[in-house]
Amino acid sequence: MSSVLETPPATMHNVAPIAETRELTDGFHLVIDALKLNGIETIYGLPGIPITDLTRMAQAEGLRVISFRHEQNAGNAAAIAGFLTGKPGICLTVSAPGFLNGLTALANATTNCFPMILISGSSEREIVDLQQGDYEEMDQLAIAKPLCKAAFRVLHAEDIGVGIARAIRAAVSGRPGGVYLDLPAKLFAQTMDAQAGRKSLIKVVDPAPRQIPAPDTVQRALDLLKGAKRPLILLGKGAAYARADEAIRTLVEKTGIPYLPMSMAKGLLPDTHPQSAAATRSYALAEADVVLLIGARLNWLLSHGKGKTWGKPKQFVQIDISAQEMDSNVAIAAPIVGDIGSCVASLLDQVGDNFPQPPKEWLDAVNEKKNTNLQKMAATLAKNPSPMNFHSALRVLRDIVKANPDINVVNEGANTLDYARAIIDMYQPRKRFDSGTWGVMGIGMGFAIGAAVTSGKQVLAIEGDSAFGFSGMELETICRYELPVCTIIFNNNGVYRGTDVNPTGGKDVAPTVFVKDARYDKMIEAFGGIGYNVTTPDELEKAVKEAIASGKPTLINAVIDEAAGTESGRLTNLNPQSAAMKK
Ligand code: FYN
Ligand code: ADP
Repeated sequence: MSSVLETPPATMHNVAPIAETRELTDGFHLVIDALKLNGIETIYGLPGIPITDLTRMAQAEGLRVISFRHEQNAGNAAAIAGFLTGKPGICLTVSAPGFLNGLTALANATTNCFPMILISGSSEREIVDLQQGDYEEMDQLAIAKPLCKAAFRVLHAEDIGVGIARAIRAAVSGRPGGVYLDLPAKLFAQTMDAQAGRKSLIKVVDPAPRQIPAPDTVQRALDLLKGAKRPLILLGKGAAYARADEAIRTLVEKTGIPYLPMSMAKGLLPDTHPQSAAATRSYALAEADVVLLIGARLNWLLSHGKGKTWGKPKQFVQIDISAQEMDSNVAIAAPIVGDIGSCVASLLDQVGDNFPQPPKEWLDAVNEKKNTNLQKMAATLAKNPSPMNFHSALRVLRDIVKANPDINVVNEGANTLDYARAIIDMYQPRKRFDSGTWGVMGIGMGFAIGAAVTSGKQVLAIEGDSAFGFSGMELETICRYELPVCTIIFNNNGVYRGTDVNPTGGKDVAPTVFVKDARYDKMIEAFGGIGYNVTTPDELEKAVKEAIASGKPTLINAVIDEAAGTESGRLTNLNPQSAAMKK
């Protein structure tokens, strides 16, 4: 929208000024118009100097503005909205400290390949560059650059259209990621002719163009897969992001190859699918001879493609939009570079209905191990220890997700993350959001808000008590916007567990221990939400069912055994050991 401003008469001495009116627009409106023109509907942010009016005007112009209590959570909400929609999620912050708070989320989005744009107001350029000590002085562009895919600054109102178009393209084309857009305070009030302003805006055409793979790369991959004795498919969150759900399912089913989902690819095919090898992950990774990676990197989460985890020698086929990803850890025998939709479609063109099925011995061996593990898990889950432990509580949540397969699951913690990932089956794509590539704590409430706002559907945020602490104040945001988020705190009184003691016998508790028997449920009541305190699986089930039926902001303090939980969950091996302590 532009506003009609009356241009003042040339001098005050004009006897009979001609009422010359000219339609003007300004930096505020151009930013809003450019975002709207490109289909952006929501801004996640936190108002303050110099972007307070921008948030007000954005709301007035019909954008949804979700206002947070800390920029990191706004950034995480924007990032997950980007993952869910394929459009860049927008996070808006104030300068310096606000920018830095948002920057962690921007870096995390980049690391996870989520499209997101962090827009931060910044202080007076002339003063910042001469380091003369401005309010919130900081060279934000320089700081952001190494932590994101691209960074831009706009100094003139007529360049806003280009700046936003470049930011959108950079965020979503090729490998998606985080983009920083620096908007100095002075830009917002700059005026220009409204018609020229409109013309300066760019509606980005085909922001994430398809990238068709070369036919010979597809053929090379198929030859390798056809000759495999123990093939395996690995689906990563890139596969979920690509929205090629049907094609991926068809590829898996027509080739008959067992598959493993990475955590955020769970549900791309239902976890109960007969070809899922998730319950025998270690065996499948170690024994496979040819592995097809679809949108998954061979990073630490996959032991860099080598070592004990990968056991027998193997050859990799990798589908990725980033050519640079190939050979990043081990040799990729058959790289297919392109977008997953196009790559999988090209493979399918040749797979047909008579693709040689994997040898029966391989499928039988995978199924046998899988069934043994499923039975073991069923026996563990059937137990009802008192106090409740991770397994008995997660059994309840597993059944609830099964009955409500379109529920969004946010999950972070150490043990809470590891157990929930294995126990809770997912049935639909892009319904599970977790600590991701960095194994980061603090995504919880941001992701929950982003998922609730974007989907309009119920969210279950399954949180370790420690993980929740990083973003807990956003309970107020959840209540303010009346979002259907049910947060479940697995409360075992500390980081990993609550049983550590101070070895000196001093008054301070051990570094991993929290206030005993904390009542997190009381926190949400302060903001008008509904709190539950539960100590048994039955109570938990009743509370979650009530919470979902109400669709209201709810928090369940699920008290579990404080001795339950291992150091760093399944990542114990990443803890450096002190040689001195071992003596
Ligand atoms: C999995 N498993 C199951 C099932 N699903 N058994 C029975 N039934 C079901 N449904 C088995 C699976 O075969 C594995 O056993 C084990 O459970 C664990 O499976 P998971 O979770 O898939 O795999 P794993 O080896 O734990 O880890 C892979 C990973 C993942 C590294 C990709 O752990 C991950 O995403 N980790 C991130 C952790 C993180 O970020 N933490 C933050 C910590 S914060 P085996 O086959 O016997 O191995 C600071 O401390
Ligand atoms: P996970 O953690 O689930 O293993 P990663 O984040 O490591 O997944 O890997 C995702 C990969 O998917 C990245 O290498 C990224 O380049 C790739 N990717 C993302 N979107 C697409 C797409 N549309 N087409 C092809 N590759 C994609």
